[in-house]
Amino acid sequence: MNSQNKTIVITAVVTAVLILVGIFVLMPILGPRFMHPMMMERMHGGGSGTSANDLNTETTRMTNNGAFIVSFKSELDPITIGSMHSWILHVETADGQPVEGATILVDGGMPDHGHGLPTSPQVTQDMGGGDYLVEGLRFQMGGWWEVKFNISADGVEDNVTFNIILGG
Ligand SMILES: [Cu+2]
Repeated sequence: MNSQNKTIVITAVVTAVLILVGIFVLMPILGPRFMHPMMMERMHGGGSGTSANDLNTETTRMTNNGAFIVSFKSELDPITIGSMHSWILHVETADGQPVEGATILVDGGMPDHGHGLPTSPQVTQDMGGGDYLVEGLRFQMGGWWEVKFNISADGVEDNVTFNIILGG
């Protein structure tokens, strides 16, 4: 190998090393933009599990401690933004017996926005057969809403949260 070739090889190697070092140095700055969308999703959803895509939006759910199975039917289906409306909440025991005479409190809000419900929904009627009328629900913007019910019956208290995603 003559000295001219040696110079070319050394120049090529040095250039390659400089490019690699440059990529490493720039990685933390450029990295996130080139990451796979799936990874981004996992990063955002990780830990708190609050990514809208992995929310459970079922309208029948078991309460947190397994005491009741609760479902809701909205008077408005689909629910529209800004409309005052009612729900019928149905409460059963874990083994499917309707729960009558329960005391039910309503709460909720938008976790991503840090605000609560714009209204104070109330259970206004025990309709019998485990059905309860919830009046005064209104969602004033699109996005992820939580509607929470605290249910007490026969000395047992438990909570359930429904997730609602409204478009717009
Ligand atoms: Cu909001």
